[in-house]
Amino acid sequence: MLFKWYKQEVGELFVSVLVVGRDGLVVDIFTRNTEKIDEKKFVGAFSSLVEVVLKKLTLDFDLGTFGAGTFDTDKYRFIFCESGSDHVLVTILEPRALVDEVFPYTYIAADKVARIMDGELPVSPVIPKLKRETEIEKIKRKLDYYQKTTHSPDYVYKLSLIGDGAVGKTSMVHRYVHGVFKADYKATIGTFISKKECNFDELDTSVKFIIWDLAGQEQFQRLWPDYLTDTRTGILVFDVTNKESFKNVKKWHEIITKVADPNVILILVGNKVDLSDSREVSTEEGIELAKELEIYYMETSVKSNENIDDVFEWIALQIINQNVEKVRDSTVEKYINDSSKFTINQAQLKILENYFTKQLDYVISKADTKKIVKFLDIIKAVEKNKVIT
Ligand SMILES: Nc1nc2c(ncn2[C@@H]2O[C@H](COP(=O)(O)OP(=O)(O)OP(=O)(O)O)[C@@H](O)[C@H]2O)c(=O)[nH]1
Ligand SMILES: [Mg+2]
Repeated sequence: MLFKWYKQEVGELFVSVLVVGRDGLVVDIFTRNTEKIDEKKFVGAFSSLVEVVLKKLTLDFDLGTFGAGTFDTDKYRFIFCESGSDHVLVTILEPRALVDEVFPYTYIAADKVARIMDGELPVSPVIPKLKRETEIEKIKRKLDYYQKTTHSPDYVYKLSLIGDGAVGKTSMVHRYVHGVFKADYKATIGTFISKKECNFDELDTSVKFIIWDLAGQEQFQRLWPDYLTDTRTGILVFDVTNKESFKNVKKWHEIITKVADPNVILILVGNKVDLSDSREVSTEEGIELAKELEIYYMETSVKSNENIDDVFEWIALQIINQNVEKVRDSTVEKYINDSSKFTINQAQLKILENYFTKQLDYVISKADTKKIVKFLDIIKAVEKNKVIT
């Protein structure tokens, strides 16, 4: 199923995909017309070639440097991509295929295969389309149109996590989506996508996130702009016990702002505060940088579950805030659109705006988030009474 999706995204130049163990044994195979090809013959024809290349790659494997590589013969192009610690995903393409276009899908497929082999949480076979195509643009425009016309906060927002390798991005998503923490580190390959709805009982509404967890290691550099395109919100993560990851925040900020939605909501997050003894970056330094970048700052620990939900809640509240502003923008004079879930009067709107602006000067803590929810609760009460002046 997974490989069917993979084949579909790669397109007509797809020939075959193999999962090969580090010992060179083929574990799984999927070809473009399974019914016509004698599997055994096919594997035989390729495996000797694959074996040679794998031998070389195994060396890199042991050195820990192997992520992915390509290899060309006159008949085919091969893409080798590490899939977990025990397997390699080998994609075979027609020689005309453009490796750069296929690479992002390969990374996703390899990551999914690794997780399936691991027997982890259920793995969705869906490989998302990444290329910007006219059809996709059309759908996007349509969604955009709906968002603008309905003022609906119930819209799915793309949220991306970026930052150096091993700072805790994947752990953060796991904690938020599944409520668990794992101590072992498995570098993300390409990207990992999940969904989560952020609910506010007090608001009778929710913000839906599609969470894109990006691989932070340098070897995935070429993929970052593609993955971050049009992201609506971003969490820039660094590790408070790793100065280097803090220094690189500016680089990440630049990468994301170049391709993100113009109204992108960003937050800087200093993670692993549970390791207070080995801190290399102070809270003050974090605040300083956030101010310089004009974004928000929060400190978290995935391990001790500190402020994790709050980071996501905070972003959801910012989105709601932007929606409220949209309502105001679209109103003629004093009139506020009745169909909005955030129907409030001008005075309340002013207070809300001030409140959010003021937040820029503070480090955001749990208490602040709660305060905002409470504040929006007041607004909801106002809304119930339909106090429109
Ligand atoms: N002590 C402590 N360890 C953490 C915390 N968050 C994550 N870790 C550990 O840090 C390591 C790296 O975490 P990941 O979430 O895989 O890092 P990542 O940012 O996704 O890395 P890439 O996928 O390579 O970009 C893992 O061993 C985690 O268990 C935390 O708050 N405290
Ligand atoms: Mg990761």
